[in-house]
Amino acid sequence: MKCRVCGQPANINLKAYNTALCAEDFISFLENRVLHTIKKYHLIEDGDIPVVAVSGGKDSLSLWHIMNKLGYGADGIYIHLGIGEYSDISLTKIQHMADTLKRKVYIFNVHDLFRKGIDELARAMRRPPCSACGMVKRYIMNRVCIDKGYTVLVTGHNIDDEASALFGNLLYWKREYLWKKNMVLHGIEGHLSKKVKPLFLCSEREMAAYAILCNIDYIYEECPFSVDAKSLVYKGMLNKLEELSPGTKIRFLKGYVKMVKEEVEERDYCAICGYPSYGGKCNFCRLLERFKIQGNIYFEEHGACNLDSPQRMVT
Ligand code: Q46
Ligand code: ZN
Repeated sequence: MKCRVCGQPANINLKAYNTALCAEDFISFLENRVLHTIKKYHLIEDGDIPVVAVSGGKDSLSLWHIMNKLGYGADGIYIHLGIGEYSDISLTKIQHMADTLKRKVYIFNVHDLFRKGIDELARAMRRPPCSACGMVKRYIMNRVCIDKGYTVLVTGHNIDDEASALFGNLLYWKREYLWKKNMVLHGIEGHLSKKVKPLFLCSEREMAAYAILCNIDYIYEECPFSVDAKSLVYKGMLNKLEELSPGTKIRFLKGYVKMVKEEVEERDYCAICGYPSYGGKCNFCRLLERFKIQGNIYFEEHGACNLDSPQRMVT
């Protein structure tokens, strides 16, 4: 098989695009795809200040690398969840990337605030680890954006993550979550940051190939809590459909983006921190209260969001 662009031997076959490319042309192809997605769907606009949520995995680290390469100077945010070696190794990969890019990375350590890792915190909350984790991550990432003056939070969700989650929501008609799979979620000034997903149309396989070809040093292990049986089944089913009819996932998500409309939700704001909530206080502030943690004092002592410790400054 030959590269469609240069005629050299191809390194990757992209059935969804009915094409094959050599390493160099694949790298340009993927970067252009991300750029095209950002522009076409207005993910990042003139004047926006983006920050990337990084986990240490191939998707978020590649995305951080691509954004900076494309000229979208972006810092990073990492939430250290206190999941043993997994969290520590992830952090070293992120610090390495921050050094390479010469960008700042904000690091929030769950254990510093709660004196517990996410697993123990979830047990105390009687919630599954991913539910506690999602709540803490959403809150902290939003707080970094708002307090530090970023206008858009960029995440590394790829087409496989999004298609399987959308498929699950459709299967059970979870109407309240349906519009939230969009690749842009608008913010509310002073309360909620805009969130975007530039890898929305890039597959897991493409991102792994990109990371390897660009020598991106990422953590291969998945989070030990990531074994969500249902989403793996959905991914497997969608991969089978993709094999039978290449391009299915792209058509599925593009069709969704065309028809979905963001729903305006009735919102209250937390009386303590201003985060959107459905009662007087948000879940995060309730959690701090439950553990008798003086959140505001803690955040003040540690800088605007306790995230000022290890960081790499822009030079
Ligand atoms: S990090 Fe957190 Fe994921 Fe691990 S505990 Fe679950 S939600 S699986 S993206
Ligand atoms: Zn709050």
